[in-house]
Amino acid sequence: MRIQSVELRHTKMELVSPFETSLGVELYEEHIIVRVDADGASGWGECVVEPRPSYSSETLDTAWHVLRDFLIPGILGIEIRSVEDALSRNAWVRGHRMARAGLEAALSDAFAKTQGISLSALLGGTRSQIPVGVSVGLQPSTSELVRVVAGYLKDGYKRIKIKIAPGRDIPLLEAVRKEFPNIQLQVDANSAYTLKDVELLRRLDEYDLQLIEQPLEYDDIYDHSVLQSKLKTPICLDESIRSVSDAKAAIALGSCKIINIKPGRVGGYTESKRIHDYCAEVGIPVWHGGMDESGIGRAGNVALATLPNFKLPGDISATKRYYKQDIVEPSFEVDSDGMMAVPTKPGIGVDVLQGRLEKFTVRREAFRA
Ligand code: NPG
Repeated sequence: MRIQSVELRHTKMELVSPFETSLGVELYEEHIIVRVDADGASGWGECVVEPRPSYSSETLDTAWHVLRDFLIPGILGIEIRSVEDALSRNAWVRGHRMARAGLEAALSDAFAKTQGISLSALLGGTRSQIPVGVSVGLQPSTSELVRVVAGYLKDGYKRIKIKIAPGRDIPLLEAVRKEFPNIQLQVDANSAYTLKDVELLRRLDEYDLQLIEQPLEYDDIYDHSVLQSKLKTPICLDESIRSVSDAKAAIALGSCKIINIKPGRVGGYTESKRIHDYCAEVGIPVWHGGMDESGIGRAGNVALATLPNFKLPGDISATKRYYKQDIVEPSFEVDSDGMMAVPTKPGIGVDVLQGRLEKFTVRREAFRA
């Protein structure tokens, strides 16, 4: 496959409702959509960087720079035999995982399309539908939280994740558990606590949580091992796991019992699969996280989550949970059993709506061989 051109688009899409976490409030999602054209196929990927370096140290501008000045020149005009072949040409680039993941996603879609197979099949997926959950942001009041959770349960979701932050934790769980004693419930702290909060975090054990996600520092592994030894609730690491070597260290130290995989955070599908396979080998379940992707990124997430060790429902929700208008069709839906169907057409399996994409593009740059 010869890479003829690559296009970057900075997109800005309005979320259906503000999404508040311990990191701040988001009203819009701004990402970079990557398009790769090769052998008559267009491959699409979503680089999940944000304008500010809050969740990750990358930003829209750093990713744009690294893509434009290093990653794209490394593959443009080149004949590649496989996605791995393309990646090997940029293997010298350190860090900048979200930038690399966006390009790998677009290359993988193009490659799957030229082979006439689905992205799920290319990645080694084994399922035609996947269990999905929903991530609920911090709400203005506890009663509003209960109302929002009730709505999602009615929509079919079988697993609810709620965001917590210091001062907005135990009362939320108390209210949600009182109303819904038997649902699969997990919490996500996005690094908002420290080891000084051990006593408070131990109280989470009373709420029968499936897991607590990333309670401590975003780049910590050791303190999480201290915390895990004091909690019954399994810790799941998100921000701290950037590579398979982080996963090995975290598992060896007992810092977590579950791992969240986001291809953007770890540098792409290939590294995601390494983490997935290592965790499968040592009996650690993984699940797929989300970054409020448009349908392009979501389609990639769905494909990756068809691999067998994705044991828990992912943060891969229906299109309508995020956007009134998406840039792909058909939209992603969740059924009454909390399952999402995996597209079967070649590549990401959904069609990109050019008019919509144009409407949401705030900056564009194209590179030709
Ligand atoms: O369903 O895509 C989704 C959102 C899931 O909560 C979610 N994502 O910390 O995992 C997270 C959080 C997030 C979203 C983080 C956007 C950073 C940006």
